Amino acid sequence: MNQSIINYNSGKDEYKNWIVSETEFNVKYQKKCEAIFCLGNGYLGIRSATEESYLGQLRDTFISGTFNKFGDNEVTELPNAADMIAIDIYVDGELFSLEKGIVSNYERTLNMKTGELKRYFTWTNKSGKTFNFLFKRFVSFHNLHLFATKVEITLVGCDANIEIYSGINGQVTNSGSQHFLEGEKRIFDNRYIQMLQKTTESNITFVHNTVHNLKVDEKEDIPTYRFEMDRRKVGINYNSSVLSNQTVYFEKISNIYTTRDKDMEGMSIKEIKDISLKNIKHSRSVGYDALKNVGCKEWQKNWDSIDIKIDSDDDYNQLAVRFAQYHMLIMTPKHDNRCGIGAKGLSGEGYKGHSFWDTEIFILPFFTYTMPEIAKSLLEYRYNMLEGAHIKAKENGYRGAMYPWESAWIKDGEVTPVWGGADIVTGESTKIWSGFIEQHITSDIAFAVWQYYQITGDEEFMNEYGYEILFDTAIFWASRLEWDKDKNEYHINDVVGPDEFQEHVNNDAFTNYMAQWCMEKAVDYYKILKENNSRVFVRLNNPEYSGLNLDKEIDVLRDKTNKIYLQLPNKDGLIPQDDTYLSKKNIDLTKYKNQKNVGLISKDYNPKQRNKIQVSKQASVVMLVYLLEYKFNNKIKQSNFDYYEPKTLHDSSLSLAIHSILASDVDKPDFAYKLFRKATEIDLGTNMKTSDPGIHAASFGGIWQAVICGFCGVRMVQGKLRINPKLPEQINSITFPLLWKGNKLEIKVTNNKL
Ligand code: IFM
Repeated sequence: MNQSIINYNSGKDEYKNWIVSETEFNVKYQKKCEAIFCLGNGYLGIRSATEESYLGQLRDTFISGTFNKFGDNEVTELPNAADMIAIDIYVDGELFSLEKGIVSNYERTLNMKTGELKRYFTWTNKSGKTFNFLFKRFVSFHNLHLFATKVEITLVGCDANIEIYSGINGQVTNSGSQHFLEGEKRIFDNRYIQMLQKTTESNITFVHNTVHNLKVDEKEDIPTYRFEMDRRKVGINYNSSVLSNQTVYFEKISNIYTTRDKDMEGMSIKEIKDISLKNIKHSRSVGYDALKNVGCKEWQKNWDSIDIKIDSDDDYNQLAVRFAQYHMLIMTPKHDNRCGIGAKGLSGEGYKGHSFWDTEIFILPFFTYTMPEIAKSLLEYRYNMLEGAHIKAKENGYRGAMYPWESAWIKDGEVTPVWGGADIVTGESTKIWSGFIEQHITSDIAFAVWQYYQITGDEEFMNEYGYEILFDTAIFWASRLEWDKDKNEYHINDVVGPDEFQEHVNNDAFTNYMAQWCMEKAVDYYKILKENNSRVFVRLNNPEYSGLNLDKEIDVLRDKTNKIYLQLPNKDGLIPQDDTYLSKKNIDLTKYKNQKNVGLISKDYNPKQRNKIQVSKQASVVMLVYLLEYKFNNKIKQSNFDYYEPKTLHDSSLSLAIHSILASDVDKPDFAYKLFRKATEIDLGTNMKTSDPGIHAASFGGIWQAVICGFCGVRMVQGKLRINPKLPEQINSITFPLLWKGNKLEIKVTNNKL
């Protein structure tokens, strides 16, 4: 671990608290900055690997929604598109590398206000020649297909031969899985490089284009160049003799289109090739700087609707919240309601680009309260996969919509891998049970639909999509319940709740309460629609249209809502997490609570052994009393927080922020602040290994909620807006925008005023 490598104070003046930087290049830690400095626009995500190559890099480029299944034993994943970031630079025949020569004044900065990544340093090679390097890069926020790099190399008091190789490299894989069949390669007009490749199973054609602009000082250079074409690879090699104090300006402008793109729907590959080529020609004529400026305007518009101003003694707080929002903006496919958000956004191969409840419960509130159009599109994604949810229910012997634990393309159904890492006792692969029995996601999605509706008042969305999701998910739960004839009540047995350390439990509190909530809402809206919205009711009640027969379902739903077993709080307010949690043994968890890296307990106990201990991975009952808070008073919140937090290792990145909110609710502002800070450090902190496979998308949503719903106390309670601030003493004030039923509010919270 290197404490000083990440700098939070690089931004000055208008960029104060907008810039995160890396102050030293270290090959060992490259993956961290590749992920946390990721660039994107929701369609495209590019890890910030350096232009020159180093061992251990992950040179990933992902396009939202382009899932492919590599083999029968693998699950579908987002394939790594051809690399168009790489640029090889040779100085007097020697390949430039930061591992050779002397490097000084190094800094790499991510400017979250403009979406631009910069890297600069002075490099002296082994012959004693010195060069100033500046690399700039952006992914356009204006034209979703476009991204560009600009390299400037200034020769300090020496002449040199500069050779640059750059192009399109389809030899990259997803950890060895090559998802593409090789396609056409071509160089047009001696400049425009085009390469196609097609995914092996989903048959999506990717069209990649790149072009370069080379200048020495202000003059366009006509260097010697050589075409290079290889397997899955095509590029151009430029060679120029440059004089002392001259600067080489090398621009690389690229685009990607695919046959899955929403804006290319119905087009032939030939048409897409032509459009992409026309666009790359236009982009080249505009050039890096002007293209970037257009994108910046788009960034500004986005920030105008979401920026939170935090006045505190530590500027890091302001930066950390912007960092969370920056990532949520670049990871979210707002352009396409057939795509969801991956658990790592588009910043790495982790979780294969799949969507979890992370979207609905963690990330969605940010969009619902500030950019509802985007929240709506994400919910439509869930609507669009109803067919797959019906199939999953049927395969498991149930009815209605049973959402997959992990989702990819809308038609893919359940895509959770079945096998995970090695069991420390048996040495065998551990079975991942979530895809089979982590079922609460079905109510989480219904909950998000209702939350969106209450906050935005978007009746049209409900008529078109929302009510159908509510009824369909409730029907699933009704079919899922198991009758216990001795107790005269319905149970939900053999599940994994949000706390994934506890597998195969019965009556998980979170799962049962949320299932009841879901059925209860369906019962309520049955009545409301029947009485007040007959057009929609008639449509939804017609099995030919919606597959639903509400009149037939309603009595069963009502009965099951009343008879489902719920873990009730005991006299101290404690809610058992499930049927057996409270009777499991307690062990000393100090070692694990103080761990530097998550997952320490899994090195000492395998899942079976862990299952016998009162230890939790993440918020579960604590999450329940947050989401359904109108059902629980403060005493209950307090006693569950006090009981479960000490048993929770926060081994999931989804945990800290939710605990921070609850700590705010139960008047523990210092603890709330501490948990918030820890949540911000998951990706932005100085631990250089936490983000290697990609950032933690849900934790960014959690950070936003910890500030807005925790410190500022914003909550939608039963359709009403409540603001009950609990600022910690480290924060003087927070000012933030909020949309409430279409009204734009600007809210300022101080220690004694709202
Ligand atoms: O959805 C989460 C889950 O709650 C804990 N494990 C990781 C998943 C993806 O972030």
